[in-house]
Amino acid sequence: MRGGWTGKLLRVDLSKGKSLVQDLDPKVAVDFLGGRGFAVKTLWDELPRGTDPLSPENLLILSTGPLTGISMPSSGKLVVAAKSPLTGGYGDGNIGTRASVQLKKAGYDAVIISGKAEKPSILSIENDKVEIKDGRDLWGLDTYKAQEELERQYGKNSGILVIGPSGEKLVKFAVITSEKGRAGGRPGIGAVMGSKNLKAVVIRGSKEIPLADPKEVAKLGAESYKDIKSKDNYDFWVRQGTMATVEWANANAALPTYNMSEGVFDGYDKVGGNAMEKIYKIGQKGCPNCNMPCGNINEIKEGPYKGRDTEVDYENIAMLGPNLGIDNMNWALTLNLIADEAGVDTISLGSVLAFATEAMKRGLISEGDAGLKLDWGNGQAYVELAKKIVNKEGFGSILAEGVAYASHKIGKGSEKFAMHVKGLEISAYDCHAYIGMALAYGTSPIGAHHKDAWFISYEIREGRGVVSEERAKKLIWMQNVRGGFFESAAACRLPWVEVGYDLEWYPKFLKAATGLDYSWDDLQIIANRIYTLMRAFWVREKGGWNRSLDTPPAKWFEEPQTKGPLAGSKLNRDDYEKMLTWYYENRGWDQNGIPRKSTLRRLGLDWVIPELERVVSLNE
Ligand code: PTT
Ligand code: SF4
Repeated sequence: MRGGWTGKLLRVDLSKGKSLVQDLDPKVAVDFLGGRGFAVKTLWDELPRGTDPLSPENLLILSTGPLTGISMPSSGKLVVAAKSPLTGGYGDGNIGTRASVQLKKAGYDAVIISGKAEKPSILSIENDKVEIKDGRDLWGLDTYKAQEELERQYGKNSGILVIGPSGEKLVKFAVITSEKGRAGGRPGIGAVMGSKNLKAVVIRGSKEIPLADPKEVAKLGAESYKDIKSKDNYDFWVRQGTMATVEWANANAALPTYNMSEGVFDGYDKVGGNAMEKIYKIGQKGCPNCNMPCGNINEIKEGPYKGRDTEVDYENIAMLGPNLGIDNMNWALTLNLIADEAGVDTISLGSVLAFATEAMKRGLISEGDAGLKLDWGNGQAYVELAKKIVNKEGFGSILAEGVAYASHKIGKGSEKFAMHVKGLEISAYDCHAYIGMALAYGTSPIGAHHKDAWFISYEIREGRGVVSEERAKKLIWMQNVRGGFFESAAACRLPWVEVGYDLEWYPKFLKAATGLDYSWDDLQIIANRIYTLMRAFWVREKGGWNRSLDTPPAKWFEEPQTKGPLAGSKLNRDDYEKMLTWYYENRGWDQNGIPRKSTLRRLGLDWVIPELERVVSLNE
């Protein structure tokens, strides 16, 4: 390998207190790139089928890619992955953090962490020096305090990944956080870290990232940073970042409102990008190597957390604002801060709070059951319940298991409005009117996350409600670019998505970094390989598959929106089934969503066949 990859993997066994450096198999690098590709390959190869996600046997993988850390716009991202305790399937997240760059500089492409430390610990990686240190002093600290303490001990420029009390207490949607406000691993990757007694990972590196053609990388980097700054919407992006999506989603009847019952919200403008800019925003943050920073730091102006600040994006505010009927930004910011400090996913937190409210309004649970009265817009009650969830107290401990579990526990038909797919709570787009986005959620490889395909923007541009094979193919293409390429090269996708930075830059960077020629056709094949392996992993762990696992909840099919420009909209089941059929056909999976043998062979995954055949019979 000439560059891009360091060629080394670090393995840490917390039970034995030992670490080991291994060579990265060059074929794995070429065929799977890195990030998500490495993670799923490792989990398939090394995790025994049926492993309990919260047992020491699960693997926590921190994974970079060949573009991570190089002089390329927004290259400071890190994939954190494991078998998910929330869904039981493949789970990962993507954090913008100094830890990504530091890991490459320390000389590793990925860290694979197994076992469980005897006592709360910190994993410290400083180039070749790898130590498991006593972390008892930090255990119990929130993510902000732990971050501050670790920065004090190891230096401000260290790469720090930390969990909060919720990760320690194994809340099923606990995340890993970094630098106060960066969070990743929605499907409970923070709980996996907690189950290993691992409070933090601190990474410091001082090596050069190897590059096939360093001069060319520097030249492309300089041109690219200039190109991004020259884009028409650059200034607006830096002012509002993803928060402008509040107004956009409301105008298009897609803003999640009242547990995703509606797509418009009367008070949307009080919690939108414009209100943020005028009233709440006090600062700006970005990930490493990014010149279009989008982290909006906001001050809470009223309430119990008055004067504190917190970093927000669209998803956070949509799920903790309109989805709970909240039109007072201060409550949404407060809930966000609670989530960040405790280290739980804001999307899932918003979803379980909304689910509980709907369950109470429908009379399925009482005030006595929940220990308080929930009503849309009651920020005070949501703050109280959120604290119980993040600490797993009382009724909060049921919601801390995720919305799928809570609906199972409550029963009485509540599954219909438990807004998840495969156990992962749906992120912030209402899909009553968007069948393509519904299919994107349905088929997302970690459960209902928008990261693999923000198809809704394409649907709005190219026409809503189209049911065609072309649309299913377009979705696959988009998933492959976002969830295949960006998650595996391990770089931020927002330069492309948000300011129109051209995709053609990436093969050039890959060539300059690795010396290898990848065309976008090659990258699509790699992405197909990664998607099919992720599906094989799910099938293996679930012991089979069926179409309902790729289908959003009944609410969107049965209960139309009642307000806004698209009132009356709901999804049509027959249309959804048609789209899903085309999706499976074009992925080379059978009509139950299981990869065909011919597909596995075509993608160079023939080694998957014998193990998968122990679980299900495969179609040719
Ligand atoms: C991501 C998901 C998102 S996606 C958001 S806001 W978004 C929520 N952010 C949370 C948060 O904050 N705190 C918290 N406690 N929970 C949170 N849960 C939610 O997590 C994020 C940006 C954003 S902001 C987006 S879209 C893009 N996502 C990328 C991605 O997934 N891949 C990639 N290659 N590039 C991306 N660029 C953008 O990164 P998950 P971050 Mg995140 C406070 O983690 O699990 O992937 O879920 O990483 O550093 O915060 O950057 O409107
Ligand atoms: Fe991070 Fe935003 Fe820059 Fe992406 S665009 S690298 S999420 S600051």
